[in-house]
Order: sequence, then C-alpha cells, then structure tokens
Amino acid sequence: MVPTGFTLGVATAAFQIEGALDEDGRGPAGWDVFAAKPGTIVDGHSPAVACDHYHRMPQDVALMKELGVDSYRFSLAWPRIQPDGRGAVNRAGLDFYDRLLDELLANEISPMVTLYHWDTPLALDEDGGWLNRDTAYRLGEFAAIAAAAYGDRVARWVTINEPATVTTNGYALGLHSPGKADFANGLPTVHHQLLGHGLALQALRAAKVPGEIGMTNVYSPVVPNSGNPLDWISAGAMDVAQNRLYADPVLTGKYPDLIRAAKLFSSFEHPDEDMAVISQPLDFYGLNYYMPTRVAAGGGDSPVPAAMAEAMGDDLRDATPGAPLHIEPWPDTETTAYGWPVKPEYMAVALKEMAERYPKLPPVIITEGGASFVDVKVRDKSANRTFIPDERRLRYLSDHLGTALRATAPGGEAEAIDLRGYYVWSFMDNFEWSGGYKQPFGLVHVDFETQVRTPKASFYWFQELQEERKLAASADAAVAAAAAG
Ligand code: PNW
Repeated sequence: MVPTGFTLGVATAAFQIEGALDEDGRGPAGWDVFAAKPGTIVDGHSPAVACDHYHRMPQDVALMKELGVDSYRFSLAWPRIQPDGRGAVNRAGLDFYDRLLDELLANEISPMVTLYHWDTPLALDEDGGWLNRDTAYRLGEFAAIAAAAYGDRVARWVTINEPATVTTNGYALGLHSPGKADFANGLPTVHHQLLGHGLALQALRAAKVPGEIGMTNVYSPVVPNSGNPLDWISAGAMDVAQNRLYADPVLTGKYPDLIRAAKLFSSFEHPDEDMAVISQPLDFYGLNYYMPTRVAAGGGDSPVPAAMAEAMGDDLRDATPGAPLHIEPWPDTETTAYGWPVKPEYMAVALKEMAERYPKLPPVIITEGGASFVDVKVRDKSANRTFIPDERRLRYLSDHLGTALRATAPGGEAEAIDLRGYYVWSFMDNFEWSGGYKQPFGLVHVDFETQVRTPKASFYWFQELQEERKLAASADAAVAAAAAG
C-alpha cells in the first residue's frame, strides 16, 4: 500500500525542458555557453529548444493532470528571473512561473519548487561561480525574490539540487558547466553551495513562507569491489567524497573527519559561523537515489565503466594508472542507457545508512529516481494508436518505489525514516545535460523533431498506481497490466 499522505510526484528542471533561452528577457546561463562549446554534449545536441515547455506549459500541465500526480517538482530558471544573477528582476520571467503555479493549483497539483538546479546566471559564473563566496549570497537574495513572488502558492521548497554533481562534474571533471577540471576546486565549491543553501533557507524562513523547506542531495551507497583492504579504504574515501561531504554538514553541522583532518582537496578555510547557517533545521530532507557505486583501488582500466563514460561523451575511457581509485562495473547486472547499474535493493541500503548515520534526520522525500532506456514506438493497428512498451523503466520504478516503501514500513530495515514521498525523474524525456537527448528518463516520450508527446507504458502504470494507491504485487504483474493497457 502507498501510505495515506505519501506524495507521488514527477520532477523536471528548467534548463532541461524549457528552451526559449533568449526570450522575454532571460539572461544567459553558464550552461548556455558551456553547451554551445564543441565536444561538451553528446552529438552536439543543443538545449536551445529542449521540450519547448516554455511555450507548451499549459498542455504539459494538462498531461500531468491526466497522469494524476499529487505533486510536480520543477525548478526556477534563475537567469529568467534575475538576468544578471544580481540586482534587477525581470517581470516577464517571474510571470512564467506565476502562470505555471496558477495552472498547477487549478489542476490540484501541489507545486514543489527547486530554487537552484544548476543554471547559474552567466554573470555569476564569470565571477568564479561556486568558487566565489559571493554566489552563495546571491542565491540567498534570489530565494527572497522567489519567496515574495510565489511564497503564497508553493507547498514545498528545495533550495539546491545535488551540489555533489555540480562539484564533481562541473568543477572537478569538467563534464558539466562551467567545465572546470581541477580537484582542488572541490572544497570551496562544496562549501559555497552549502552556504548558498543555508542563506536561501534563511531567506525563505525570514519571509515566513507557509511551505515546507528542504534541500536535495544525491546518495549512492558505496561498496568495495573485493575483500582487499585497499578496496575497502578506497570505498570509504569515495563514500566521504560523494555522500558524507554533502550530508554531514547539513544534518550534523560538521564536515566529515577525513575532510577536516586531511584537508583532502585543498587548504580552503571558511568562517566557523558558516556551519550554523548550513545546518539550520529542515522540514524535510530530499534524497535522489539512482544507483550504488562499486569502488576499487588504483586506476584500473578506466576511471568509470566504459558504457558510463561513453554516454557522457567524454574521454574518461582512457586508463589513468596513477588514479587512487576507480568505479567498477557490477557483475551480472542490468545497466541503463547511461551504463548505470540497476540495483533496487540498494535503495533500501541508502535509506538504512541514512537512518544510521543521522539520528536527527527530518522526514525524507525521495525527490528523484528513475532510469534512462532507449524507447521503441510500436504501432498498435487494431487500436489505432502508438504504444511505447517501456517495460524496463516501469520495472525500475516499481521495484525502487516498492523497496523504499517496504524498507521504511514498520519492521523494515529503515523503519526509523519517515518517508513522505517519491518523485519520478522525469515527467518527460528532456535535455539530459552532457548526455543530450540520448538519455530518455521520461514517463512521457518527447519527439524532439515534432514536439509530440506520447505517454509510455510507465505513464499508465503510474496513473493506475495513483488511482489504486497500491503497487502491483510484483513488477511482473505491473508490466503485464501495462501491456494489457
Ligand atoms: C540528477 N550519479 O543528476 C539530476 O538532478 C537531474 O537533473 C538529472 O537529469 C538526473 O539526475 C539524471 O541524470 C544525477 O552519477 C547526476 O549518480 C549524476 C548521478 C545521479 C544523478
């Protein structure tokens, strides 16, 4: 059963769906410039139009209504609202989200708003982006603007989304905007994003918004590749760098010991007082779960499994013999189009580890979970319709949601967690960052030539789940039901 009050939702982010990058006074984002550089996005795909959601918003909300979701998580494009990232506010940009919020409420869909989902205004990136402490204050200011404009209508706020991905991909590996590749950027970038979260939270509290406030971290349980002690040490270090570095400060007010003792990434210093801002109480903790990470010591054949590197269109495939650790593929494991391992049982591990590590954890909402698989359209002649039998995505979602619900139910291994919701990433296929349009995560298929939207089997499965408020006994049963249509 899906517990009463448990939120079932779908999620997107502005830069991945909106398009209309030059319209109605939107300023440039760092991502506009990064994505236009040759070699950054698979096959040179452009985010200029994406799902054209900026022009198709009412029809997209109508489709959400048909889907029957309780809630929709979307992000505000900072450069639409504050074109320079500071100072003047762009009325036309504010108006778009005004209309979106009104449309959602008119359709009884509860809005969850992410303030920052990676589209930093270019002007701020030019001043150092998250390497610059000032960017944190700018996010605080942006939160105050959003609170004044939308505070009356937003049920849940997420201050920032996955600072870990921004740090790793944007500042250490150079795979995302702003394309910086230096591990020494790690600590300042982490700290300024977390401070930005704290300042944004403060601004929302000061504005007395009635909605609940949280932040979102991605969490990936880390497993050593073998019993070799070096693999165990590497896995511990990876867990710190990928998970604890972001969750500990927010939930305990301290950076992990390993980071503090070893000054692992740089000699970066910050005022002690920041930790109180970063660790202010949250109404909920947002957790994105996609997959676990399997780690081995040394450079290995490549830093990440070849399929993963290829999907991101980068050169990470090459062996780096001097590297301290690398990510191993999982033996005998299904992978998504991204090369990500499908391991629903690690959803329970993630929740269990969170419960053990953070005794004062607030209620948790899984703010993202989902899978990219290449879809095939099937023409069903008798019913005169096009059908997209995305069995593997359906199974992924059903297994992960089921695991999360069982783990947090009384008697489950993570029963200490008060789980309040699950948001599917994503409502529709979209611009998957450096993966371009080649990583479809949607419940709704988007034809990027014609902009035609086609609900997939997983859409109908999710629709039925929300009507019944009950998961089919097994993923097989869910797949069979969706096929019967
Ligand atoms: C998230 N990982 O990114 C983002 O919040 C979304 O914008 C994105 O489209 C979605 O997941 C799918 O990629 C992630 O390596 C990036 O574990 C990397 C990881 C997970 C999520």
